Amino acid sequence: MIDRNHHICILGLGYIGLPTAVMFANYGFRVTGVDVNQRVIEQLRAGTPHIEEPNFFELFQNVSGKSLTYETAPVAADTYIIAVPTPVHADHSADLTYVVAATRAIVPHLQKGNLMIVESTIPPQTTDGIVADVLREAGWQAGEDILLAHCPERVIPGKIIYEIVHNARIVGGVNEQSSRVAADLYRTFVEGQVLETTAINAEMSKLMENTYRDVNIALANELVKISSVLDINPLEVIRLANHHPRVNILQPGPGVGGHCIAVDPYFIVEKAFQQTPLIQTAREINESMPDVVVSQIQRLTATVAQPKIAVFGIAYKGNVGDWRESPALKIIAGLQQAGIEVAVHDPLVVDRMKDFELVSAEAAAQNSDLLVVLADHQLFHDTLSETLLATMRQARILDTKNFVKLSPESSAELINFNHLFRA
Ligand code: SAJ
Repeated sequence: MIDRNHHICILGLGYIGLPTAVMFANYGFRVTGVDVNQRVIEQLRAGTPHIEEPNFFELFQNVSGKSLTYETAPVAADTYIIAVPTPVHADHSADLTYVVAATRAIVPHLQKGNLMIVESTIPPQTTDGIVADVLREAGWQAGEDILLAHCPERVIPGKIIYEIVHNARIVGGVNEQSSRVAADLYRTFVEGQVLETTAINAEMSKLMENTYRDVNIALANELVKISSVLDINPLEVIRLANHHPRVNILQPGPGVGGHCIAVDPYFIVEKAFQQTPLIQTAREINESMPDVVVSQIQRLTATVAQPKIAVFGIAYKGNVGDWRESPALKIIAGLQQAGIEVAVHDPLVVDRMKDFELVSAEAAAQNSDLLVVLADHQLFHDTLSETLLATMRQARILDTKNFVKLSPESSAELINFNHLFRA
């Protein structure tokens, strides 16, 4: 049984690591949050966290500077949790630099009986492989001297605090004792089932969750492509099919973004290239959607001498400000390469973009020939007023997210994926 004097050291204070640190501290543990980014540590010590999530701040205030403290390097502890990023290289292989660096940073502090948990999303065979190897190089035998497990996270931005408690958790140890001890640690605050398995099954189950979603979205996107040769309405077909009690086809879109769904399938492909034609093809279909959108924008404005395109939403999905791996960036680049004027508006994105500036809704819409919605931010329902649309040269909207609802008396033309190739 885990006693409350148990000291937990969490490496990586991003949107997984920091809420995890705050949660363990709120449940009575002493927690040291570690991040190599000095600015992050300074912000946290100043009581101004870089995470904005419902119900997070009060939990943060309960413990920050008290049972939760911050360092830029690991300290001696009983349990180490690694929650650092696992980006992909240009060839789509997993970049485990941060996971290996975090493991190496912990090694000098290890004592027999410590527990190490990797929460980062990692390819199959990583926990038993490269992580256990780093420990072995330092003289520690994973599963014996040091307990080692993988416990992937699957919270959704915007619902992190609810889901980190209520979602089921999968805990995969390098041996049964590792699974059990790690699972008992999570059982101190997780109200969902905590399911024990092997490390590789835990790695693969996480990847399959996101790969399932990517393949499903690819099926929806392929249905849109079918509508270029069959006179069907894909969104209506999906709506109707999903009335079946055991069918849940997801939504087509301008592409799949973010650093999860768009990335995780490649971690499986990397380990089983010959055995994954379906997963690879789904990735290709989703990666092809930005070009489909660009070509349809060009077709829809072909009769305009020098069209101006207003792009609304560059975040990788609605109601977030995260634009990493967003298909919108590929669509904007495609339009710019075709010499088409683009004006971009996304009020949730605070960063300065490299290849274009973010402007107001009014500046983007004014004198534009087509307004393209690429992220379904709720606030766009108000932004896309008749007054704004009246400032366009042609009041035409291409809605790639099945999101826009115009009033019956609107004079604007609404194009969505129900008739993308026939407008
Ligand atoms: N998308 C579609 N059509 C859909 C749903 C999503 O085109 O029907 C697109 C979105 O626009 C976005 C991308 O897919 O560009 C990913 O969005 P998402 O909402 O599917 O997922 P993420 O990346 O924000 O979060 C996912 C979640 N995984 C699952 O739903 C299985 C979340 O639970 C995970 O914790 C997260 O990945 C992660 O970190 O792995």
